[in-house]
Amino acid sequence: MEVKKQIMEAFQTFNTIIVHRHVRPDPDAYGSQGGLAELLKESFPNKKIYVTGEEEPSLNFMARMDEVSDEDYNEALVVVCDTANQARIDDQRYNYGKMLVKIDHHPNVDEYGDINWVDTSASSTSEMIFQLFKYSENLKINDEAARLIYAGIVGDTGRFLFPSTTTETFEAAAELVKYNFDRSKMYNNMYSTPINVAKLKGYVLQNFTVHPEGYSTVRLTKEILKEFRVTASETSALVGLLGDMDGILAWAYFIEEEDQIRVRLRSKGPVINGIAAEHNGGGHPMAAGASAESWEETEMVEQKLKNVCLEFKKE
Ligand SMILES: [Mn+2]
Repeated sequence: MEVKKQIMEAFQTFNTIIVHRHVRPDPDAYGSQGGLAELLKESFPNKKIYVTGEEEPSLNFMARMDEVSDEDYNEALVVVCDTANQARIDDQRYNYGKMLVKIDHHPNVDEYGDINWVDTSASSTSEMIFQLFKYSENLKINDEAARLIYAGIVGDTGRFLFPSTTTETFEAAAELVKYNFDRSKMYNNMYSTPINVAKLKGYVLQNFTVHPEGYSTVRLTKEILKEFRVTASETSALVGLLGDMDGILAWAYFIEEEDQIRVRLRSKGPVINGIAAEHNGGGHPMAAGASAESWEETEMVEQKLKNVCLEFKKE
């Protein structure tokens, strides 16, 4: 049976549906989670629909999380959106339900669901939620669902810029903007830069170097983060920063956290998720994350980044 049909049957069967997403959420995590929850509320007004996970204050404009008790899970269907592996699921009670559904567009490294719908060709999990809506005549949409799904697509495609943006993505967007929500307000919320983060961007732009092989690395130590009063999680806003620099094919940020060094890898050609996988991480071919235990380990990552760029230039 087609996987979307299986998921729809599960939606019909359960009276409580709890939707999760990944830790350190981004707009697609919130958009797919909240968008699905809104579709379900609109379509099944008598069912109990919850969203759970730790709130990210900068995404409060998208949705707020519910208080979900352990008892709520007893007879529940649990859906996890936009999350490749179990360790990254926010709210580790995802296994407390009767059935688990995974909906995601990252490589399927961990088939943790009873039903797994993974489409790596989708721009975003939010786009998959839209596809599910188009697929099923039992799902109804409303302005709020459209707003959330649209925001998720915008977030994961870098405003329709990344190569993951397809004809289907634009078709979804064209249909979603027919609903009543304020796109300007949404963009202002999504793309406003706190002053401290802007200053740190200035620091990165002043200090980055481009190696002849076509890569760049940025190391943000605890001291630098302290100086700019920027938290490690706020640095996610800087990751795309080197994408439009002449001569950079791939780049890495090394961000020192309390007990590890977070590695963010981005590319415009060389495949970098293999490197991430070798350092306790993973992700998409052109955008991945990992973690290093020491600055020495970041040197190893840098060496591998150099190698993939050299290989890429030979092709
Ligand atoms: Mn996503």
